Amino acid sequence: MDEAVRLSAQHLGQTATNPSVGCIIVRDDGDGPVIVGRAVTALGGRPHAETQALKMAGEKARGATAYVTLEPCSHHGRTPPCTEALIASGIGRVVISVLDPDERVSGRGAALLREAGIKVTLGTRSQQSERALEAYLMRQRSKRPHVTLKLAISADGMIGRKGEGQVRITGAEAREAVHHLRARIDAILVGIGTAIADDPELTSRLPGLEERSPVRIVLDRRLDLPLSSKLARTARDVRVIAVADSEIARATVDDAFDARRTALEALGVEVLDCNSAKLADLLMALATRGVSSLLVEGGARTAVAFLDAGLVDRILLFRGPGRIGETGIASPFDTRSIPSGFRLVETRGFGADICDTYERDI
Ligand code: AOF
Ligand code: ZN
Repeated sequence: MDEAVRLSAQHLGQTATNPSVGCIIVRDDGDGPVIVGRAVTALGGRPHAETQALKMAGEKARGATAYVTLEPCSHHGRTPPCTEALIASGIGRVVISVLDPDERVSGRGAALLREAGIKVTLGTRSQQSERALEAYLMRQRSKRPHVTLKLAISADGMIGRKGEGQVRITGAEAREAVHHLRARIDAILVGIGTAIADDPELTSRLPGLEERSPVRIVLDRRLDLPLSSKLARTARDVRVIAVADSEIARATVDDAFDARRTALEALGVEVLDCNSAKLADLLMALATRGVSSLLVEGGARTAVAFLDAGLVDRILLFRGPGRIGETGIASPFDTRSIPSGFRLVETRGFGADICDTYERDI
């Protein structure tokens, strides 16, 4: 199962809206266990892991054991159910790490296998698989994406400089780590302040990873995103969603709102109308659009809004060695102590920088 979990990580963030599942098929003919099939859910989500691993194993699947990180599907979706393929292959035993909360499956996959006389074991390495499947499981169970908040903080506790665009707080290694993270995540979100001050591209700029850029989301109540911004100009290449609040435009008699909306839409920007005070509603809307994992990248107000709403599952706190001084924008929380409600799970070094990972303390 460890090998299946490891395999599943290979396509993390590239199988949306399907989860990236790992499957290993092992048989033992007396000389010790041999892996005869292995697969991860294909890019784009299909074919599923099991059908590919079974194809690889061929006749060797008969009487063998399949290890899967997620319960095999039992529904006729865009592909025939994996349970049918497993039963037809003559597999002897199926070890399942986590049951699939998808209401079309949720226990039926395991039950069908048992009814067919296959031995089924549940719960093996479930902690590891739950982690690998965390985004998918969050969207299925809580109808919202899994949210990671990323912040970079200077040695004197600042996250930027007032009135300035991007301030380099971390070095090249940390930035590369963030680009890797962007490539594994479904969507990335910034506030309009950051979008205007930094004019970021929010893509994953690493060799070979350009194809895997996440959906880019801007919290932009009044639709102030400049038409000349990098985000607006590249909206046709990589999806951009501007989260507007037409109620505010109406309340403030903002006559140009509709014109800005039309102009942004003409560039390919999708406008999502959502009450900006209700982040939970926004997350639900993103989940229904297939977003399972969201990276919140800035700035301070956006970070505080997500933290205050209790909608952050993981915090990545990059700490740089430089100082910004009095012109700095202070971090939304005391950076020497652990944010309340979170626990420190990992500390890693990236060149001269340090990244502390906090997870919600359940
Ligand atoms: C599996 N093995 O590798 C994956 C599964 O749209 P469909 O037909 O592809 O079905 C999507 C559902 O399939 C998804 O919600 C989840 O329940 C399951 N994903 N199942 O047996 C796999 N990726
Ligand atoms: Zn399946």
